[in-house]
Amino acid sequence: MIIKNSDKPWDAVWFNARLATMASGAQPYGLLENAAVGVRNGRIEWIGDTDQLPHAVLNNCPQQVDCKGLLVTPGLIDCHTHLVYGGNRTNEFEQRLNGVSYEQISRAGGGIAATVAATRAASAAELLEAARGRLEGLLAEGLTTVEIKSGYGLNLPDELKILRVARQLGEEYPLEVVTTFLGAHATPPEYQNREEDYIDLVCDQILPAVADENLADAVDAFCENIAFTPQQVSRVFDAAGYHKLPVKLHAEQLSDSKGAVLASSYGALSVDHLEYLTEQDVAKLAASNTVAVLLPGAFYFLSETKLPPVDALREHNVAIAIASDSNPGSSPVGSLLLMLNMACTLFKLTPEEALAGVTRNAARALGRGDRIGTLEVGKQADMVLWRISDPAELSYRIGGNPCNQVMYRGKPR
Ligand code: DI6
Ligand code: FE
Repeated sequence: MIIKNSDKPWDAVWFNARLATMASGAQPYGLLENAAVGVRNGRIEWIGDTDQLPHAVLNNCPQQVDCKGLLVTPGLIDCHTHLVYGGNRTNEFEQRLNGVSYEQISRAGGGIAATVAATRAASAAELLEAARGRLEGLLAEGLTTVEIKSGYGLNLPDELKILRVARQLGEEYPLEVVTTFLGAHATPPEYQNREEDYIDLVCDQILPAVADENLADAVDAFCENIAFTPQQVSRVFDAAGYHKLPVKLHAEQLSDSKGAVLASSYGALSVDHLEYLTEQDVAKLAASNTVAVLLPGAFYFLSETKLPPVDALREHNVAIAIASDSNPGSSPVGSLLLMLNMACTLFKLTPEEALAGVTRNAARALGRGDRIGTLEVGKQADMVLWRISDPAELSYRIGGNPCNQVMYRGKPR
């Protein structure tokens, strides 16, 4: 007798779900009512009506979850974080509230440089322990993928140390960790006024070592008047290309430095922040597949007033992702759900756009849109059961965590 592949028992089935597949289509949220999802070998094998479940495959299916009409979404994806660092910057928060600006603090040797000093002083074990706490908060909200950048080491040993810690988090926890080398985040104190020499170090020594140890999935840089020029960023991107690593960029956060257009010309996966992106440049961005990543936590925490050009991004069909930018200086954020609310309240995204920003479009921003980010047959079985039924409620609430159950690669977490 021939056993068809499709008759083999499933590893898991979730049924009676309000399934927000987030697949693009006619229905808002890709919503399917009374839906069931069958999972085998870590992948989604079947999606359909609960009443049509093929009973043969249910026999011996060990994980059968009655979702009782509640909401199921893809696992959430935070596509931009700086989770691994030493110390914190509570003191700068206090300074800023006493009238000193983020830029002034940065120019006076605080800001990123302060975290660089604390990160260099910390052992890998200490960094790991600190990052675990931050990661566990995100995990509790249904995260199944997180991107983690380096960029607080700014020399060979400490950049490697951060990226190894990030990789280790991916081994310790049931979630996918995507790592990004952000050597060109700031000029370290020992290279002050020698930016070109530091870019040499990044391109000629640190990046090759990072690539050699396979420690990074992408390369990022900070293009800004307090950081690196488009020319310097180009050098880093050329080096990334040599090592066959995709690029992304912190662009147009505090001024219009023309970083986004530069990055999209390199086929960047994403350009992130974008408050100062002009409408004309949105049109140029639209000609690429680059995702626009908006970071409402940094906008909020720095009390920025310049809004990213959301209407233009929408008009030009640029995919928008939302992320926490979790970092000690500009976005000490431990909740991706809170970012959904802020994306709506501050940037006027719709709740559907916000949810797409932490699922389908966040997956694209990580170059993994073919594998994660939506609930579709063939995709990785990363999904979350929530104690709510309306997907807009994920954006509506401020605080509180309605996450009930998480499946990661087909396994209950
Ligand atoms: N932009 C940011 O918002 C963070 N890095 C960056 O390039 C801020 C990092 C920090 O202040 O520590
Ligand atoms: Fe960032």
